[in-house]
Amino acid sequence: MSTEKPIVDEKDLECVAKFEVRFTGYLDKDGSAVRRLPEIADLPDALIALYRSMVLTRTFDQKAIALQRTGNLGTYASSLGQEAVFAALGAVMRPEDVLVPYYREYGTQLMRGVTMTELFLYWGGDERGMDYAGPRQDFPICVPIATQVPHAAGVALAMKYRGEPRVAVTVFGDGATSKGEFYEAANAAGVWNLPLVLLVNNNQWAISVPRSEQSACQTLAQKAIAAGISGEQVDGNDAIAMFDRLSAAVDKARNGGGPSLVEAITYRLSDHTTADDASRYRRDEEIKTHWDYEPIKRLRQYMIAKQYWDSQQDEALQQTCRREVEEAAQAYLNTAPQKPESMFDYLYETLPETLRSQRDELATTEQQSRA
Ligand SMILES: Cc1ncc(C[n+]2csc(CCOP(=O)(O)OP(=O)(O)O)c2C)c(N)n1
Ligand SMILES: [Mg+2]
Repeated sequence: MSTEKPIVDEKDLECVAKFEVRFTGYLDKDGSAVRRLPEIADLPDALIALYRSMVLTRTFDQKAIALQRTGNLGTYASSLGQEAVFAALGAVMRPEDVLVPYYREYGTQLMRGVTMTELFLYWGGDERGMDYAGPRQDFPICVPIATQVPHAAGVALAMKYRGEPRVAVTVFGDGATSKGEFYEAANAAGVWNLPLVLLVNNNQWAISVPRSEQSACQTLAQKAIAAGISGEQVDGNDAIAMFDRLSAAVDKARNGGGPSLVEAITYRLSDHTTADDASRYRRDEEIKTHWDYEPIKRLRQYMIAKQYWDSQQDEALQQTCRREVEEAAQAYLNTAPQKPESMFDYLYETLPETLRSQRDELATTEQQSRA
C-alpha cells in the first residue's frame, strides 16, 4: 500500500456528472388530486376518451380469457391493471406515427384503428390478424422479448433521414430492459438523436421474476441515462399523469428534441398469460393491495367528482363495450380458418424446392381428408 499522500483529497474530486430521475403522479388511489393538475384534467372529452379506451380494453380482456378457457383462442396476454398506460399512449400518438408494440398494448392499438376482431384472430393463431386494415405502418405484436426495440430505432432513423415530423414509439416490459437489444437501441437512439419514445410497462413481474430480482437499479428509467437519454418514472395507474408525460415525450421527439424513456409504474393484476398460474409464485395479499390502485376506478372517481361523468353514463358505456366486444368475437369465430399450407406462403417470394414439396404433400393430405 502506498504511503504517499493523495494530491487531491477525495472530497475535493470534481464531480463530472449528476443525474436525477423524477416521478410524476397526480391522482391518489381514490382519484383525488395530490398536486396541481395539468391541462388535460379539465378537458372532459379527452378524459372520457381515455376512460372509454380503458373500459373497452378491460371488456376485451375478459372476453379473450373466456374464449381461451373454452378452447376458442390460443394463449392470451391480458392487460389487466395496465390500461391507463396504453390508453394514454393511444391518445398522444398521431395517426402518422408508428407503434412498435410488444404484446399487451390493446388499448393503444384499438385507439389507432386495429380492430378487436384482428386481435382475436392473432391470438387465435391466425396471422391475418396482424395485417391490419387500419394503421398499415404499425408493427405486428412481438412476442420475442425486446427484439422490437432496435426495429423501432430503425423506424425512427428512417423518419429522421427523410425529415418527417413523425415519431416511433415502442413499448416493452420491465424484463425486457435486461436484454441487450434494449441497451443497443437506446444507445443508437441517443447517439443519433432519434425521434423515438421508449415506453417501459413496468408491471413489477416478468412472468415469475419480480422487479426486485430483475435489476439492482433503483429505477429502470435510469438505464436511459447511460445512453444519454432522459428517463423518468410516471404513475402508470394514473391516466392523467401518463397522458401528460407521454405527450411531453412524443412532442419532444417530434420537434427534434430526441428520444426519451418513460417508465410507467404499474402492476400486472392478471396471470402473465393464460398459460401461467401466478398463484404459484405471487401472494394474494400483494394482488389485493394493488387492486386499490387500479387505474379505471381512479379516473372514474376523479371524473365523477368533477361532474364530467355519472353512473348512468357509466352503465351505458359498459353496455356499449360489451356489445362491441361480442360483435368482434362473433366476427372472429365466423372467420373461416386459413388452409394449413398457407404457413409456407409468406416467407419466400419463391419457395425453395424442399419446402415446395412439403407444401404440396400437405395440400394433397388436406384434400384427401376433406374428400
Ligand atoms: C427472447 C425471449 N426470451 C424469453 C421469452 C419468454 N418470455 C415471454 S414473456 C417473458 C417475460 C417478459 O417480461 P416483461 O418484459 O416484464 O413483460 P411483461 O410480460 O411482464 O409485460 C419471457 C421471459 C421470450 N418470449 N422471448
Ligand atoms: Mg413485466
